Amino acid sequence: MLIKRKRAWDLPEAAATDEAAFLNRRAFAKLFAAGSIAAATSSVPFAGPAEAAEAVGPPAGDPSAGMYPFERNGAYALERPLSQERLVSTYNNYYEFGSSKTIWRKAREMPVRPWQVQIDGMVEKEQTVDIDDLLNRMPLEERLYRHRCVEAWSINVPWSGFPMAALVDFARPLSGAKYVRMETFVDRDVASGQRASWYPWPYVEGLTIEEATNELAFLATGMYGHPLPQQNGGPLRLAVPWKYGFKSVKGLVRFTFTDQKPLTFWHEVQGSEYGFWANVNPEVDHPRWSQASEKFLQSTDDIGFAASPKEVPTQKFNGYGEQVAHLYTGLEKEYGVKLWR
Ligand SMILES: Nc1nc2c(c(=O)[nH]1)N[C@H]1C(S)=C(S)[C@@H](COP(=O)(O)O)O[C@H]1N2
Ligand SMILES: [Mo]
Repeated sequence: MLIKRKRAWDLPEAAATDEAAFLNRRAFAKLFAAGSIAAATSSVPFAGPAEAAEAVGPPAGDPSAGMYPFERNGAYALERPLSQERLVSTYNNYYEFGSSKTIWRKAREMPVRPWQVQIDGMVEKEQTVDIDDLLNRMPLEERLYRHRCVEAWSINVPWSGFPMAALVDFARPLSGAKYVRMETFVDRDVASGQRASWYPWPYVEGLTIEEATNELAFLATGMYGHPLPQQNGGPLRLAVPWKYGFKSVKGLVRFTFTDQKPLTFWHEVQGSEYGFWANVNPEVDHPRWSQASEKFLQSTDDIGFAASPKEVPTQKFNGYGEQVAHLYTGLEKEYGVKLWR
């Protein structure tokens, strides 16, 4: 019998967290040793070329399609090529639609209009803004960013959108606000993963105001020169490339300005492994695997057990230290390296 063993980088956070946290540990260990989880996951079909047309491209009937492409901001260059769009569109983490990587088909059934974004908490005036109004008000551009998942795989993506600093400006936060709490939509009918009651829905993430207004913090409305497909977080998602991927929250409907550090989704699920800061740091291992290197995924050929994608060293702050390292110098002294996870 062929026993397929999962590699750490292939281990979905599902296997890493919900089984570990919610199933009997010995039962889980047995199941894992027997290869059932690996077998179940490895048999999931990734989209072949024939399916690509269905998986790739903007959501159906997106009224903003005519605004794309946005002008590329040349300040963000990459040392490796962009990842293939078909890969980025069909290899996803989006627990609202299930814990496997192949949720794209389900996600694409989600309507992206009407889509309202609530801005509340410690702001001059609470407001709800329509996504299309927001698109008309924001300074739109394209940026090429690295994306480094905590599972130790990475991709290079051309995002379209606007700097989060522009949204913070628009929100007019009060001087006492210290954090921005971000919330994903809830719709149990469309997002079947949200029927899993052991997760603390909605998905919540957070940044300090200094992080949110750093030049790198980006709100993406598109990728590859067109509106963002649902599986990648359309119509609105965060892209914070110096942090592990789970910080880049998808399907955003709410920004709350607050003086309280937000309790984030993954921190609530598995606090010892997924912290608030989550800055990419090759020197701080995940409790169950090394973060020293990553598998760079360029195309769908790099996925699966047979393939051997490029192993590259992970860089501190995912290579963005020049822009963000200064945000953490005080914290490092205050809390030590542990809270960096
Ligand atoms: N709402 C929500 N946002 C999310 C997630 C999620 O499960 N739900 N997964 C995160 C993780 S772990 C990663 S790696 C990225 C994946 O983004 P991509 O599918 O566009 O590559 O989305 C992040 N944002
Ligand atoms: Mo991730």
